[in-house]
Amino acid sequence: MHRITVIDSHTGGEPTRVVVAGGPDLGNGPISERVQLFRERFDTFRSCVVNEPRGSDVLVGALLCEPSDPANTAGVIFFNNVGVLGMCGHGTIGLAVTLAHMGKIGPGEHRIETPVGVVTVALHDAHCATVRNVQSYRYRKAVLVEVPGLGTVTGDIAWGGNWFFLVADHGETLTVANAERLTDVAWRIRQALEANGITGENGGVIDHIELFGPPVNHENHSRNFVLCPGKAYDRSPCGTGTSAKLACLFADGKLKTGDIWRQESVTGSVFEGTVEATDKSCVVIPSITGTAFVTAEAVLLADPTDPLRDGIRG
Ligand code: PYC
Repeated sequence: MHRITVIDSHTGGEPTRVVVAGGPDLGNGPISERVQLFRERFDTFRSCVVNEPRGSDVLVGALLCEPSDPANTAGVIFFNNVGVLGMCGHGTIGLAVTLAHMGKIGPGEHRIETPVGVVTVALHDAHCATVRNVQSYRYRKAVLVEVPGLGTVTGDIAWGGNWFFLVADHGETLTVANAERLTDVAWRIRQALEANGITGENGGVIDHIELFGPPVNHENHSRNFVLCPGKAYDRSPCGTGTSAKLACLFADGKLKTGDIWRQESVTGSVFEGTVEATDKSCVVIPSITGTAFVTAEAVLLADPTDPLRDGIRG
């Protein structure tokens, strides 16, 4: 019997399952190399942890690793129902709150290694943390794509730790009640980008689609609906998606260093974002603040005789 110890949390409604014991041995090289090994050799482990019958399409897994640099607190590999993620903002906030719950970290700044770079997470109290993300930027502005069933859609391509296509001219209502329709619209856009060879820099696959609209709560600046790579929508405002949005706002001169952007999710949860300028014009370092709550401590059991031991793969 394979036993996998996990701690579940949610950040603004979006769940994270941190694997604290029972994960694969990936050695102690850089996380960018360990993630390759994880992808190539341990995809069944990924599926076992996050997919049904133990998880769901919405769940994001976080494999807690020893850092390759002892100056850092931890390493992490984020994954979902279809593969691995570069970075995950809600997951990093969930990880910080989980590490605090385990008594492994206290308030203050902690450096976390991810496959796309080192991020810093500042734990403010048992539930609230700020992630200082990787450098983020807009790659292309106002890209036109012909989407079957929708017509011409315009969006920006931006990096926030994952690649995003950010769309405002969709004409849809951003509510949970409309999630099925929003999923269909966002998925069509994603497929059209792929069909037309539209990518991020260096051919990076744009696997997150972000629809924007006015906030419901007028204390916030905007509402979003973010479709993740495995066709599940983010219940939080998406940390990397909010980072991509901040980079676009900065590039358009609509957000300056020190300004606070309150991004509301389709469920109504909120992340607060700010940017720091860098020496490269239009490249920013976003910081995202949100809250997370631990929801479960569990041991997953993978019985070698169970035909669905490795989860149901889409
Ligand atoms: O918060 O960055 C995020 C994220 C990515 C995918 C799901 N959540």
